[in-house]
Amino acid sequence: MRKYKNFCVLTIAGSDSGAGAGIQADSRTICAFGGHPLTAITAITAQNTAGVLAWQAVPPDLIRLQIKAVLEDFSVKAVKTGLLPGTAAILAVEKALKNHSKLPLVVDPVIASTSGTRFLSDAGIRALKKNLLPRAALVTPNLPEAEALTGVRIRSASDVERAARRILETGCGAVLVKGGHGRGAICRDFLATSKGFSRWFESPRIETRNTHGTGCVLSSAIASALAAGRPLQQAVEEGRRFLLQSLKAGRSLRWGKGKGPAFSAA
Ligand code: PXL
Repeated sequence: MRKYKNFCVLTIAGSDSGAGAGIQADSRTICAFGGHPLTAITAITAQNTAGVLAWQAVPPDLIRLQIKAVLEDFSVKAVKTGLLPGTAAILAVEKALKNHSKLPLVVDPVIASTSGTRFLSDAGIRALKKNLLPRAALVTPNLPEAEALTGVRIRSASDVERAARRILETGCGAVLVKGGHGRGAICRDFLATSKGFSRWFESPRIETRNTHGTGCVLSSAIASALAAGRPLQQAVEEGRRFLLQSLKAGRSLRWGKGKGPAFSAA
């Protein structure tokens, strides 16, 4: 993949000890795009392919200072957020990014793990919508996250489009509602921008159990392409292509008893 070189991307996310999702997946992805991954760790999870045993949030001020430390030194070209463990963490990120309003921000609105651990409360979801989404260039919810952000019950393509338009009302630049949690042989994602552009992306569904961290990989890949100067639609295309290749390449991996990483260098 190493198409681009010599750029820094900051990921603000949680640590996954099983290295399937979170900071570890983000860093691997940014490296695969030829970037330097800077990290602000928001939470620590004790986790493997079967699920989350325990987790703890990093104090909000320490999250803020990790971001400040790297932004005041490195030439950062894009930022992505993943797991943000509550309202105080969200406000800390908002504050740390305040003087960097031109920096492209991709928000992956992580609410819970697939295995069922809830990371963000309803109050946290409200804070995300009010304080961080208005600042985002792109928000990348999966179907359950799009439902939680909007209250729209998604059963059809027009429900997806309705939810996307609701999310745009928060003030974000664009939203990509990902269809991976849907059914059928084709996986469909919907992109809509605040300028009125919209389109569907389609790709074959890859049959694999190694799907842990798909959202982290996609949002980091898109952030890397944005950091390298690609326009949004092309960055989404490149991110989706990277995830598709990764899922295909990882089909035969058996590194744990459950869902393995969506992207590994293997
Ligand atoms: O895939 C969402 C996610 C993000 N970040 C961390 C996680 C998970 C899911 O388990 O553990 C750290």
